[in-house]
Amino acid sequence: MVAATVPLRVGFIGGGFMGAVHSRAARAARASLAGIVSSSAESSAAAAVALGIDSAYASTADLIDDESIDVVHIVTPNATHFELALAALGRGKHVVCEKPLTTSTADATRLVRVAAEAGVTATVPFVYRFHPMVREARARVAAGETGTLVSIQGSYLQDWLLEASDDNWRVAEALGGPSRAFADIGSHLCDMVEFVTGDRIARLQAITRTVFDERSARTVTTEDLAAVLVEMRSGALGTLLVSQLAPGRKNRLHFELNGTEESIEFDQENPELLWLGRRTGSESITRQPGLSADAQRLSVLPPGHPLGYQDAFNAFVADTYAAIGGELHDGLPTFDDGLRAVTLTDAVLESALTSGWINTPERQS
Ligand code: SOE
Repeated sequence: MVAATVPLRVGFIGGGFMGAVHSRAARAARASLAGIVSSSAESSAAAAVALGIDSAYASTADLIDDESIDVVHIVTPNATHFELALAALGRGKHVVCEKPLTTSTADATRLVRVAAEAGVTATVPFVYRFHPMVREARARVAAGETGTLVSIQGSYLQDWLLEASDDNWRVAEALGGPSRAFADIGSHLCDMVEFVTGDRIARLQAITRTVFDERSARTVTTEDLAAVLVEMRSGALGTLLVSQLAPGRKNRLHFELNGTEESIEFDQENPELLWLGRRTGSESITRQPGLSADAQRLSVLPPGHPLGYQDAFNAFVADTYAAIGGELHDGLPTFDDGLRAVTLTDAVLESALTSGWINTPERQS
């Protein structure tokens, strides 16, 4: 492993919308934004100027081989993640790789092993874990406030692919992988459910649907939506719905847990709020003093000053860089969690093909 410098020198591979999000988070974490490489020399130069990054690199190899770079953020189409992460790990870099980590369980398994052998920090931005009220929900479950988990309802709904004319690299299997909606956002939903409950999906049954068989005159083989039935290791039952054709839902990751004592509801489009349901005395709580230590740690602004998506992303990157410096905070999503999401995605695809129940492994690394 390369000895990290202070401030960390960070390089970005990919300069689109998510590249901008990653770069803002890296700057907020006081890193040195040393370089970027995008899909062409022109786009690399433009991204360096637009994002305030010191240098545009001529190639991904140049950036990965630059010994002065400590951390590589991989923000490229899904099908390129494996090779880029493998190369960066091979050069002893710490890696932040966008989800889905890879497009197959085998590749994700190998990256987990290589990252462990390299002794580096390797994380995946399951950033919705970093909303303070998600941490409050997790703390309530862990403290037994919800009682025994009985059922889970989860959904992740968007509408940016609602029209047949909407298109994106994620739709194409060659760039996005064999699963689209579930790999792209179902991964967040499953990570959220397992993270908050501390439970694991033991088996699942899924059905997927592709509403438009063509987009931009290309045949579409990836799913627009997936409906998943889950049984948790605790015996709790759940239903998960993932769709990118849900009019009016922009980025609505939502879950409701029902325990024997209390229900908890969270809506990512209204992240400062939790609904606590009880037989008597249900209430909505907002981010406020007196929450769990984990929620308080992430409450970087006073109540009434809403924290949002970029704040959650900033907290994820700050915790990644803290881990590089030897300070590991609870709840940091690593390549292990990336592998878990890919494994669940492969299980969804297998079930959609066979119509059967698919058992999922307890732990994988
Ligand atoms: C597109 O569906 C997308 O940008 C996902 O790729 C992100 O992971 C999600 O956080 C928001 O929507």
